[in-house]
Amino acid sequence: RKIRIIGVPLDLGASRRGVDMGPSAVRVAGLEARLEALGHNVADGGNISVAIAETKHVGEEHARYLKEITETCTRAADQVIETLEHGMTPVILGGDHSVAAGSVSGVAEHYRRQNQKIGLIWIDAHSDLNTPETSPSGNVHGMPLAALLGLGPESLANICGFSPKILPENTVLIGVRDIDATEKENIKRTGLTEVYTMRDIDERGMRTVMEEALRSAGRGTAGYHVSLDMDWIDPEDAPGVGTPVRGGATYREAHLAMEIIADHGRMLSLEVVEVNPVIDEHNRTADLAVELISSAFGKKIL
Ligand code: DIR
Ligand code: MN
Ligand code: MN
Ligand code: MN
Repeated sequence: RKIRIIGVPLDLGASRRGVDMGPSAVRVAGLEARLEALGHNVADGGNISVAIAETKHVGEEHARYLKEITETCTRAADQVIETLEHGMTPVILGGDHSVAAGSVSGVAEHYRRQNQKIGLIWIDAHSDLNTPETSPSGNVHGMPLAALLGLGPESLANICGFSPKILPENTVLIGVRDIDATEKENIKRTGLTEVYTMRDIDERGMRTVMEEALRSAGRGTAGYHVSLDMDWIDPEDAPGVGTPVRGGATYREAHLAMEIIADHGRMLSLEVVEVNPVIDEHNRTADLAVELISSAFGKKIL
């Protein structure tokens, strides 16, 4: 494949500072070389410009830095559209997860122009389904999935001028284990049914869960965007993330999920977010991110 790397050093959406260094950490871990070793043609498109928190006003306390985040997400969407128009597969490096409100909008808009829908695979410890009204933290990185499904915040939901970007029946959540009470209500309001918790993975196994999830995301769509929040993986293997939560996917479970995605061959674009080198151990979370991206792009054990 032809792949374009797009860095988005955004940390305005999270209260812990440091995920803005995520794109750099993942590049240092050798992303481009390792994808090229798999036979892909890789070009690095550099970083999208992001406002520095200290130079801006927080704005509304219930959706902090929403204006600046919307500007960055809009630029990310444009970059993604341009990348897809050139026949390249976007690999977006976060940054906090609010970037997904832009990247997924770009993918959805590109395929909308061809009268096609897209699916979305949301892999995360969290469901990111808060709105400014329900968010306990005011952090926009807890809201991008709500925006993409049309629940708001409005400025994010309306990127590319249409909403929703994806339908609930083509949206799957994988590995969730930390959902706010208010988000549970939002899950019902959005009509999401494909929510695979860590318990589902424990009981039914990663393979069964992934096969079901990919079937739903792929049904009637051009393919799907994969949004990978590194806090999905257990902090034992991915300590360098914005908001670690115990009880996550193991190292091999995470690889298996990516290997199954590669086998299906329907991934339209990929993003990896929330890598925080400030609290990482010798860049091992970024290194794991590169490994997982490699598995998603076809790296096999044999
Ligand atoms: C929490 C945490 N639900 C919030 N969300 C995180 O702030 O809305 N998402 N950490 O990745
Ligand atoms: Mn190259
Ligand atoms: Mn997230
Ligand atoms: Mn998360």
